[in-house]
Amino acid sequence: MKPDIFKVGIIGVGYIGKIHLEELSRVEGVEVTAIADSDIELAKKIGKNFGIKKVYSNRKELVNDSDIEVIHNCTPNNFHFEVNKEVMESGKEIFSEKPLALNADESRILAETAREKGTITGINFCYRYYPVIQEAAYRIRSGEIGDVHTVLGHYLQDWLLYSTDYSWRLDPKFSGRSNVMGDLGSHWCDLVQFITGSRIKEVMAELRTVIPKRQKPRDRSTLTFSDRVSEDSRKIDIKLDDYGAMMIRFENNARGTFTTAQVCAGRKCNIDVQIYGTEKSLAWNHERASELWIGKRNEANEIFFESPLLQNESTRHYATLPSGHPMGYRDAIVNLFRDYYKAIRDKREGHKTASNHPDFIAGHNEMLILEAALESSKQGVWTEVRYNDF
Ligand code: SOE
Repeated sequence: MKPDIFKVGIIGVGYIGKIHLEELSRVEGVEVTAIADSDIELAKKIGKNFGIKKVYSNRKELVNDSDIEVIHNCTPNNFHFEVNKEVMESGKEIFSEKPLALNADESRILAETAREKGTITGINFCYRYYPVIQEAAYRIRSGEIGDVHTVLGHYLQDWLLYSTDYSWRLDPKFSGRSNVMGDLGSHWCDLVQFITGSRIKEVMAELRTVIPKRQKPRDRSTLTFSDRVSEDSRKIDIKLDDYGAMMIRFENNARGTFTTAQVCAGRKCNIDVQIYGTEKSLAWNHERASELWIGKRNEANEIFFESPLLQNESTRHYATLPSGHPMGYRDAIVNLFRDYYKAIRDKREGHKTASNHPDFIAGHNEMLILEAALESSKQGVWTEVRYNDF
């Protein structure tokens, strides 16, 4: 007999792992009982502060811990593949940070393994889980804006603006074949496909390195979003993209354009999505994440604010604060976790889940879109996304 509380382990308790730990404490029926990190001092400190029963320095000990049912993989990107695979092979459920792996060959293996093992998988495409994003997806499904014909947007940041800014994300060893299109492009593509309900079919992309030489610190202490300039650095060539753009053809015949870059001064985490239909338009920007703009031709435009009362019945449970109280990034992650754990509970109770959270197939599909973009950028031609049937 399975206990009512899911015992959870987290591998990797750096920046994002700590967010998982904090936000899991808000998810009903879930208890983080073990953490693992190769930086054992960090793990011990976090374990003490959060009252975690077991702290491991070797992740394999956590994977082999028979008390644990679900593992969150918050390791650096270059470990995602092997950790995700090990966890599924151990029979546990797995929630992974993005990207799923460093390339589509690896991510395909993970999606196949999940299917063979019946693993409940999840991946952190959290932007889907802002309440008005769920509402936008519902409104499109219900036909409110007519047929979607055009999808526009961007995802811009500025923390790599100067040649003295450096990140491990610029190193193919840790990031694979792309930096910004993989990191930010995957979020945007997941978001617009979720909202429109249509997959990206073909892309015509250009990936570019705006800053081809950077000062790389000799120590390992630079962090994403940091403004620290190292005093001891050396100049290196940068091969991966810090800018990317694509024209897009969707399966429903809509067309789109998307731009992403980490060198746009003043844009910290600016995700922009505009969806144009034959009747109305919808638009959303992460800097005003509680608001959905509704564009109309013959009436005044509207701004719909997230609300547990005014959203459709099927989406209002994602708006967990009283109307007028804005929710945020951490709340979106909690919404995603809740759907993920609902899927696990449904599995344990023996019924098919209605949860529509992003899983390893969604993660693999993002890798396939990225590979199409890389191919298109290299060849200068429209390139089809080669989806697999699972
Ligand atoms: C850095 O670009 C980053 O932390 C991404 O890796 C995350 O996925 C995104 O949510 C915020 O920005």
